[in-house]
Amino acid sequence: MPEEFFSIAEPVRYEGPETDRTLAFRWYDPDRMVLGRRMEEHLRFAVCYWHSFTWPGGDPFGGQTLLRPWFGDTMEKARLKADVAFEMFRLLGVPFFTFHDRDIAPEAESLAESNRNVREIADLFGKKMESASVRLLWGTANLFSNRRYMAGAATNPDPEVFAYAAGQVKNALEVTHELGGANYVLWGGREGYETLLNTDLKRELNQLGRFLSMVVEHKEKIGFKGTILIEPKPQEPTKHQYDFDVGTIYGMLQAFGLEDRVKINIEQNHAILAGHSFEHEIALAAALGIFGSIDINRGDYQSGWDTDQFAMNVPEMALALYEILKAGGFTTGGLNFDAKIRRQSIDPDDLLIAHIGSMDAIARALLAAADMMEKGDLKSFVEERYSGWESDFGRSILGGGESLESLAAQVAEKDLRPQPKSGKQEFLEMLVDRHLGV
Ligand code: XLS
Ligand code: NI
Ligand code: NI
Repeated sequence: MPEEFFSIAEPVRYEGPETDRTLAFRWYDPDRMVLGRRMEEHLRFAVCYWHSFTWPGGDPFGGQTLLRPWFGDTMEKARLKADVAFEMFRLLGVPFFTFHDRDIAPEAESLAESNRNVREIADLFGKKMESASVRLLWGTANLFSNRRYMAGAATNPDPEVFAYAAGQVKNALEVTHELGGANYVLWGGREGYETLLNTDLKRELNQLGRFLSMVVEHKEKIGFKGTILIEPKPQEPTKHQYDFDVGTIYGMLQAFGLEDRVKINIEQNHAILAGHSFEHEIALAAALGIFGSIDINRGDYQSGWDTDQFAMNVPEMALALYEILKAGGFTTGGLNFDAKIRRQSIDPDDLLIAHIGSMDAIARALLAAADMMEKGDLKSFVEERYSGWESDFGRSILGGGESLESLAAQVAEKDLRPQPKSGKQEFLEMLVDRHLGV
């Protein structure tokens, strides 16, 4: 019985920073107004199905540590899993959830039968969503677990695998549409290679472009109004993935003429694996006009793996949320907990604690980021730093009014001797710390 899985039956409430109860929010107060919007609307939290309800706790040296009554490959277990999942959505009060097709229903012998299983559970979701307040942030297809995908899905050397993946995505996209999903996500999974010795890189990139175009075409055909998102990741499971980072994906989208049709789902841990900071990836996506959504988690800075830990790091997240607020906040996107509890966290309530802790940390980071926006001290420093470009001289250069010759002549004529100015990094870091005090 799902009611008996967790230790509580009443939803977790905001009780303020002074409360001594573990299963309570100290900072996440959905109705609190921040910069003219409710906190819940700013953050648009989603619980993901895969880490919380399907992951058995394995690592490269050992298998299952988490025992769950719904583990198993039957539809009966899938229905029990859905009951517990919706119970957790209710207890946490999250506005959204996310899933892969294979998370929610068992894979069968044929594609048709697997798709039917997915539909059956999606129908159950639809019924549950009539009375629940949770909505679907995004759906996606798992194109990486089955051995048929070991050499990729869209980028497989065998066109029949491409076709199978297309059939799976068609179903997952349609189910997402029927459930009112706000977005649909594509993560490369195994769209990459292990060795160039067996790989026709140019051909595989073209295959990937064709696949993406087909997804966009089908989205338009069925009238899905949500956003198609691609999620970058540099490696793992493959040695090299084609959707390496935001900049690489933008180049790919441009090459296939899709830069206005597809946006990006940025994951913190993947940004770290790509050698970037999380806020860099957000700022770049925003600058390119392709910022979509976030997989919020925390990568380990030493291990070099996709550890997908729950984000509890307030100062770092404040910088990320500052970039999100500067970009105008979310439209269809949100903060999806692509995060898993550690394999030793075997108590059922550890699932609740992980989400509560991270929601509180992110809420706190939002308050700090909102303070950065309101006080505007960081912004005014940057504006002042670039103010020369707002002068007639600066505008003339960027507007195409100058040439190397004309600029060389002006330097000589005005005897220009530009003097360097301090970048004041420590001063700015000091300001950030002050904002963190709110
Ligand atoms: C794996 C990815 C995956 C996507 C959805 O590393 O983060 O979980 O978010 O397929
Ligand atoms: Ni992810
Ligand atoms: Ni990850």
